[in-house]
Amino acid sequence: ETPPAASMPQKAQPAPFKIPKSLSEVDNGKILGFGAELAEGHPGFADEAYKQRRVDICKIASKHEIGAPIPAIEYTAEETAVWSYVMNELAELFPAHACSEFLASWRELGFSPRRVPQLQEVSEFLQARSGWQIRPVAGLLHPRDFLNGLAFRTFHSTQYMRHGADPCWTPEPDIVHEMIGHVPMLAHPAFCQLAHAIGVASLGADEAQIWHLTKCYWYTVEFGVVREGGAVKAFGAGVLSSYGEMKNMASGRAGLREFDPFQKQPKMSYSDGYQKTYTVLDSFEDGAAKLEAYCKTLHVPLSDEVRQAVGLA
Ligand code: NLE
Ligand code: FE2
Repeated sequence: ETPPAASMPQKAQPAPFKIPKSLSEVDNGKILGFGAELAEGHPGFADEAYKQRRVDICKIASKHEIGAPIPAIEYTAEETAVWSYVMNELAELFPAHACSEFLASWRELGFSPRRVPQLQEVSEFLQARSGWQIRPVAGLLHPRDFLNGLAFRTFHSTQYMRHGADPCWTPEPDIVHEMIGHVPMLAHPAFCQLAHAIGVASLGADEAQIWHLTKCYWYTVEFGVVREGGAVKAFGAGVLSSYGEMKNMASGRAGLREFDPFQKQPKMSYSDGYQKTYTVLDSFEDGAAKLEAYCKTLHVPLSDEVRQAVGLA
């Protein structure tokens, strides 16, 4: 006999999302955009050779097994010319406008304008510096998976080159953005702590919190600036990898807002062009501490197994 519904013991509702216990449980296949399918309006939309190239490169990401070396790409002369152009333009702006942590790694990495760096070699560089690694991805990953990856000190990176028609600003992540924007910062422990804090918070986050954390990520890791002496310097990858964005930041015409993960974050968009306001940190340590405090309010206790897997226990 079944008891009346009202007296049934309430079964704990399983979380509507899965908390990964290892990187292999983080899916790198849910691509929401900027993958092999180019939208109308993309500068490569009518360029059949470019589109085929994106399809071929994206296959590497979908086939990649964790732990296996990431296959090298033989970048064409045309692709290398885009890399070299963007790198040379940006290199002029870095000394005055990039943060000191970036400049230290930039010197150490010693990228050449004549050769596009490979994901595998920079992944090895990062493992030795900060313990982070690169995993290939075919485009813009689902935010939960992307942020969960950060908890496992893994940065999902694209491998294709932006189209040569508009090298100084693109809405999409590409090899230039990953190498110049993200890799140098991921060699720095204090910055890594901030990125890791966002990742850990994402593990127990519901959909609304994931969206909030995506914005926290966007306004720091992608478009953040940091106080240094009396000035503000770029550390966000979307600024560091774009000559146009960097100039916009350096002009001082954009506004500044303090980073506070407890506040509602502004709307974010891939298609609005340059930022009108940049989010500023006093330091990476301060940003990380704020994110860790925010994380404690999320109320999903992580199991000891998960805490151990992400290096918290
Ligand atoms: N706007 C950046 C660039 O042109 O490098 C890419 C931003 C990706 C989020
Ligand atoms: Fe990025």
